[in-house]
Amino acid sequence: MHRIACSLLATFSCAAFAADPAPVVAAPAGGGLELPESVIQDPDSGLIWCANVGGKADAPDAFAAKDGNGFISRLNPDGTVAELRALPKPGGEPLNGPKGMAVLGGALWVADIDRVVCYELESGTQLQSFDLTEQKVAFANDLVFVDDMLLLSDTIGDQLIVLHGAERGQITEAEVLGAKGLFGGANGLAAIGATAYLASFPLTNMEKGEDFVRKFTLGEDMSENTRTPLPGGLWDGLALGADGTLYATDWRSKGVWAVAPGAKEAKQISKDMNGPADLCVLNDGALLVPEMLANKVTRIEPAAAK
Ligand SMILES: [Ca+2]
Ligand SMILES: [Ca+2]
Repeated sequence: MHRIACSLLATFSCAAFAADPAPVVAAPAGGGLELPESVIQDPDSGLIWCANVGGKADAPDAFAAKDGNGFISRLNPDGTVAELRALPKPGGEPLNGPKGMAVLGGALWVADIDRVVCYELESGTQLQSFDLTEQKVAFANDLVFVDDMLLLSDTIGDQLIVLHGAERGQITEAEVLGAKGLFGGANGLAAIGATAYLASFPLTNMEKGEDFVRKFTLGEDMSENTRTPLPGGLWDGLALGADGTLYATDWRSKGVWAVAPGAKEAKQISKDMNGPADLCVLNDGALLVPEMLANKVTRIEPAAAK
């Protein structure tokens, strides 16, 4: 990440502006998480994984340095740590700044700055490291399977990339989607069927910038995207509930927002979160939200997620 954006990340603050967000269960602090960016639950095993960028937010280029200090933790459903350094296994190739993840068929795909790393979850064996420097990826951020196709966002490259072959266990080709620069500040991804949502985060202009969450259909003209009812902000993580509710995290209002299916308005459901990043919806309907700058993961109960 650009140096200026790093210092802004550490100091950025802004009052929450929505009225009466629902209370949030306070997560136990600590547990050893280091800049947790993303949480995901394996729908098959129920296990919960958390990607840690590693180190401290005020370290030089903390979010995109190839410093080898990233790791994946296994969490409990309340957001506490079950196994701090689950991946990579001891002696395995280090991770640098792991962020978004996707799970399919017992394999975990991890976005790691300029590449995507894949692990077999049961054994912890690394199955692949796919280099994306040719596509000029410098801030790989999120991953999602859309109709069995793995999609990657690159925040600094303002692009989305299709990773062919992942659905069969090995990426064989990376293809930039749509016109260059079409997806400014590309951050969080979520998808249902061929419908995808993209959260945008103006990384190089955090103080004044604001961006939006957009919806588009894969396979159609990518410039034909529409804004969701979510207001302008610094949007990071996206997740979809079983009922189709779209959840999104915003660093500006410091909270999680929800858009019910078909709703014309969005609602802020939590506040006072310190760097709310790539959240997930658990099998029980609760949300787990990594508060990246507070080194913790906070659970929002299902009743409070409406
Ligand atoms: Ca790191
Ligand atoms: Ca993210």
